[in-house]
Amino acid sequence: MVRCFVLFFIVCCVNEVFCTQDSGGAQSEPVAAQGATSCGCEHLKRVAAVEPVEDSTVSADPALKYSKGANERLQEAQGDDENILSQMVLISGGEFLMGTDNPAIPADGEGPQRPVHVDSFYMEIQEVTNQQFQGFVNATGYITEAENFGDSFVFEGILSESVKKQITQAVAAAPWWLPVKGANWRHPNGPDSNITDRLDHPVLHVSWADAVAYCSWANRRLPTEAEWEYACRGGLEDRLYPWGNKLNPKGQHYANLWQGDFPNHNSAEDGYIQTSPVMSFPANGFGLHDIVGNAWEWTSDWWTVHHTTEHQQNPIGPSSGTDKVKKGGSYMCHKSYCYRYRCAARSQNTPDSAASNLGFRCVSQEKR
Ligand SMILES: *[C@@H]1O[C@H](CO)[C@@H](O)[C@H](O)[C@H]1NC(C)=O
Ligand SMILES: *[C@@H]1O[C@H](CO)[C@@H](O)[C@H](O)[C@H]1NC(C)=O
Ligand SMILES: [Ca+2]
Ligand SMILES: [Ca+2]
Repeated sequence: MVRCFVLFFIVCCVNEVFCTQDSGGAQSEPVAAQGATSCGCEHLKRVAAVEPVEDSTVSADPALKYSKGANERLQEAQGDDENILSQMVLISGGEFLMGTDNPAIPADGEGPQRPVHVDSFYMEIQEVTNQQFQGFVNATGYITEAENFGDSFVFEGILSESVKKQITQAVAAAPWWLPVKGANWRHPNGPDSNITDRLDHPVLHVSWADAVAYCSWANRRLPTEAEWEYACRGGLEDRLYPWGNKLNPKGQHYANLWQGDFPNHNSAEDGYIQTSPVMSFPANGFGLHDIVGNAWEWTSDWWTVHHTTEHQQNPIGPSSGTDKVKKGGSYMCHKSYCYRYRCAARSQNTPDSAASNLGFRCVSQEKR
């Protein structure tokens, strides 16, 4: 959502679909047909130093640039210590029903339910952490897109008053998102914040290309949406959540979500107002933690809301598009605004977007 404001009104509006639906969700109106005048972009004054569009697509290539050589450099740097990468679990391939015939948010393309086969793969049991991302950056000198652009989107509720005062822009349809100068993975809540006390939290403010770069460096890749959803379901059939149909079985919290009234009051009944250290919540049937909640997770698929009902084998989504699929919802999700912490739920961002609730995890075909 960040970059588009400077490019075209139309893209901005597409982005607002994200903004509105990401946190607006079930209660907000679909805004697909929204015109430029109502999309709020005219109020956004971004500094004119605009990267050409081509640049942001070129930056999808860091993946290649940072993979092999960087990996060798890392091995030198860490000697025998390979603990920096997340542990992976085998996700045994098989058939499953992807999507749902009872979509909570039909505009997101949650349906129809459709038979899909995915081959076996390995998946990281946790979201990629700040520390892991730092290891990658130390080894490669990688600079994230948010660092290059000089800003990123931060949820208003986690900004300091002094930073908030300096900001006059907002996304009209989702005023709790503020573009903050100096916000990036090192400064997740804005320039006066840091990751010292959250090295074990999910890395945030990473664009799709940043996520791809990290995974390639680790000799891994992003999951397809089908792989991600199959993994999310943890072997259960046709359930809402990775653990079943009840949000809080026996009063327990199984994911870091939002309790209270979004966006004004977060009661943090689950113990966390913002992100939590990875693996603070129970794993699903496949051993995956925080597969919903905590941070949204990028997938490799381009976004579409139209799906075939024919049986598919390892689907990889459309061959092109403007947005990438993200899954799982975040610590900002509440049923009233962003009922997207269900396995079938989905949302999208332009690949160069970055925000204070969006991260990723990697997969690979072989155990690494
Ligand atoms: C990255 O480098 C910084 C500065 O040298 C160091 O403090 C930090 O521990 C390193 N992080 C990792 C994960 O290697
Ligand atoms: C990180 O932030 C904390 C407070 O949030 C502060 O005490 C600490 O000095 C900061 N560390 C660095 C390296 O800036
Ligand atoms: Ca929470
Ligand atoms: Ca997650």
